[in-house]
Amino acid sequence: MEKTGKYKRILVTSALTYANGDTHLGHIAGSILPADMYVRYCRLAGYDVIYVCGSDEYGTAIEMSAIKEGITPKEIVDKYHEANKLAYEQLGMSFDIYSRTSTDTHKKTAQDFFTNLYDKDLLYEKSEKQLYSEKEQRFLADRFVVGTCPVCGYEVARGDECENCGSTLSPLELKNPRSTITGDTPVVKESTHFYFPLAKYQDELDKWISSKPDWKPNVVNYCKGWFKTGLQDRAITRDLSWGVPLPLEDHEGKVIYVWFEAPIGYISITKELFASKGNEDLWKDYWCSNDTRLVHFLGKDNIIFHAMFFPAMLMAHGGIVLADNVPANEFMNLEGTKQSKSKGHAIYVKDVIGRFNPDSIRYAIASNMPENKDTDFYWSDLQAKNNNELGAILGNFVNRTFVFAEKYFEGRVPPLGELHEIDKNLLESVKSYPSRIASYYENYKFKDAVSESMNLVREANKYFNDTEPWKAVKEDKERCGTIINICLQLCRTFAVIFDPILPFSSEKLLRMLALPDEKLTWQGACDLKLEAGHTLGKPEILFKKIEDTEIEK
Ligand code: B3M
Ligand code: ZN
Repeated sequence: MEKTGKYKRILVTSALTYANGDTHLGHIAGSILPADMYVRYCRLAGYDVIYVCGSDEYGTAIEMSAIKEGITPKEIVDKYHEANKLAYEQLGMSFDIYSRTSTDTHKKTAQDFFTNLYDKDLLYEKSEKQLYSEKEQRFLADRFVVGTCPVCGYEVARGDECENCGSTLSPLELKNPRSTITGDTPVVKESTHFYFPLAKYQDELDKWISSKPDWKPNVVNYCKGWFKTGLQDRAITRDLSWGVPLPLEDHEGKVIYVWFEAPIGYISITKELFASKGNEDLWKDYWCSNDTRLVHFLGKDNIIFHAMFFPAMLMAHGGIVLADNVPANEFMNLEGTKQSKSKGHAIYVKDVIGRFNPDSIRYAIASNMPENKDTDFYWSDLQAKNNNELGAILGNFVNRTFVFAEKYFEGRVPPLGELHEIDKNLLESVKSYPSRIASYYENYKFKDAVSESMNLVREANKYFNDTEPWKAVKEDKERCGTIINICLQLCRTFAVIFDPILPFSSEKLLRMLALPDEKLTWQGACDLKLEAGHTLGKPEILFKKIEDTEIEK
């Protein structure tokens, strides 16, 4: 655990979700669930940790959706901000704050950031050719234009990026460009924009990333690839009306580029968090100190912005902590193809939440997390994981234990008698799990954390089988009491160990153990805290079986 120990505080972010549509399981797998698991673990381990996230509300993605739905951008973001906030809550995501980038705090923070770089003469203005639609009377920035990708030939590549080959593009590079909305063929017109000198920061970024031996190889390889091609300066303003206006006179009709201001959202949202707690300045303890371990969780398509562009902005600004790690995930595809909001090929949280146990969804995703390569989500896998692991292993153990306590010990914790060899061995082995699982969390190995947590339950089941309490209860009730006491203590251990993965079940377990207000700690996970005679709560079913008919739907 000493790795995190060198920091005083931990600041965790998940990529801000565009508020232009419903959040789907791809977001959950890429940037939200791993962060939530990590943060839940950190809280239990006693770290000073905050977790900030929210909606990304500017940019052409939002305007496009507004046009498609026939409402204003403001209406779009209001609708999806609330919807996504609720969806995350229903899946147990434990943000300290889930805010948005359309707030005044964000506007001011982003503008001040821009001004800081502007005043230091770090930005330069350049007139450049841009695509302009005469019909729509507007410049076609980013997603407002589609055309053929110059790299792979994909015919509907967007102006900012080719979804097919992943290349970052600018609208002028597209062959056969046309307006996404009207299909109009644009003309080329000059417009003046501010540029951020990203190329100038290549060496510093390279040095910085080279000093991070613990970064995931997939992330480092992406970065190395971009260094090889050479980083290019980036325009950080756009000719749009929806966005953060430039904090300069004589620049009407121009806003700050969404990828410049959105990451600043992590800072402005932190400011809001502490302002709401009545401590305006406390955000600085997290952002303006090298004692902070800043960790960005995101999907691989956002690596360039979090490992290059934002850190370079911070280097230019000065006085703000850089990320300690950017543990990006690959994609979780849906039965073989990429989940995409724009293509409508995705499982939306709102569609699964009423049908399945949120913990089962979390578990199915966590145990198949796309940590190092793309993975696939299969409905049959959700069913199998729920029935064969959560139900048959964890649910079964808890259920057997409570049935015994109820039936033979009046629903109370029986006394712990003399320990046999088998008891001592089990307790010894159980004690070794928390630090092992902790080191998986500390190293962003979520799949390993999940499987090791389940191994602990497997061991508990084996203990139950080997000690045969159903025989003991007839031959030696005191002995049976000792076994059940141990099994109940294990249920409490599970409430701690599974809190990062299965928070709802962990809460249920505590209710069943009649320990609803228990302050759980990772270090105390294996303490034998339940006292003999303690009255247990009502047993509940942890995981209902998922039937074939539910999956077919
Ligand atoms: N909204 C991209 C996305 O949702 C973007 C992330 C912003 S993080 C500052 O994929
Ligand atoms: Zn392409």
